[in-house]
Amino acid sequence: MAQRHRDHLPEDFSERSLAEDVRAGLTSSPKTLPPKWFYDKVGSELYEEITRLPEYYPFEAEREVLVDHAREVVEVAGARHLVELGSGSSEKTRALIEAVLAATPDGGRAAYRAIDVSDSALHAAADDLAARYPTLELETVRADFEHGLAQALAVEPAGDSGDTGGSGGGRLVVFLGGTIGNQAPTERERFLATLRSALGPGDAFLLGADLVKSPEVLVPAYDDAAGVTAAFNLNVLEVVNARLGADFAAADFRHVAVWDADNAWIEMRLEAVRDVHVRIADLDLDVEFAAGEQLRTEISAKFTRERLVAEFERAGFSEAGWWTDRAGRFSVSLWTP
Ligand code: AVJ
Repeated sequence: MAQRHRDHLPEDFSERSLAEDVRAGLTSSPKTLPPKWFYDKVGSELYEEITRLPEYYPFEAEREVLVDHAREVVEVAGARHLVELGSGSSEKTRALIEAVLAATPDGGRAAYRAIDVSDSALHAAADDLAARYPTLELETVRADFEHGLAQALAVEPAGDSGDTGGSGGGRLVVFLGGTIGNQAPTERERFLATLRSALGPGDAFLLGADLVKSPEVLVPAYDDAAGVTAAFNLNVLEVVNARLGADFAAADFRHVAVWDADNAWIEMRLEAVRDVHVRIADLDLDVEFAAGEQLRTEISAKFTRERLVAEFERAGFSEAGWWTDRAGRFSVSLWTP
């Protein structure tokens, strides 16, 4: 079926924004790095390993919700077209795609637009989906939804054949994985406002969000016994080494995961185990860490239904559906403009 690709990012987008993020993050106090740089080849493999850890429940919990409730989600949303933000492998989305296909009358169109920064992820996902679902109209868009959200969601110009954006409603924008938790509250507010202005009547937004629970469950999910999350966290230093000519030594840092109850988020940090001097050659930048100093690499916010309702209502959405896994650990919620 129809398949096409759009690229909204300049060739050197990734190099440039990494350089900007590293310079800004390592010269600020406290030091920070954004979590999106975890996911090079090794980091993506380590993340996949994390999803199979006994302590890391969010991945399987979300899959359970989607498998159990995809048909109901699609029915309540009135979804004919899916648009996924940060689609990655699109693996868990298959439950939703199958539900949309099942709800599409013979001869009707069902479409899926995958939006991601990774070209390789987009192409692998599209090849897999094209083989599985020959009648599905597929579109891949390489875009950074932090900066290019409105553009990535924009409905195609009239008469354009691959109109997977859809118009006149029936569009379900999907944001899974709990990735919304990586955003700070102000970023999230901006994200929801942009999203709201991109959606029209009859459209809807489906969110996967992890829920607040005991730190005895949360902390081990981000500090597992096998040390996979530690390796995943430390790998970001190798990303900076490889791509910006830095000389971080992983042995100079240790993985730390803490539950910040006031902000209701898990924070991952890398703590210098001694005084450390790092040179980042490509940035002509020297950075000092005092022993015990911590670099924040990720926040992973956890939510309550009440908090999500308050934030979405403030952004102009109403709650249209709420589902959790049987153990009540992870939510999938539906919001309409
Ligand atoms: C992919 C962003 C949802 O925050 O739980 C897993 C990433 N970090 N273990 C999360 C992650 C540490 C994950 N998200």
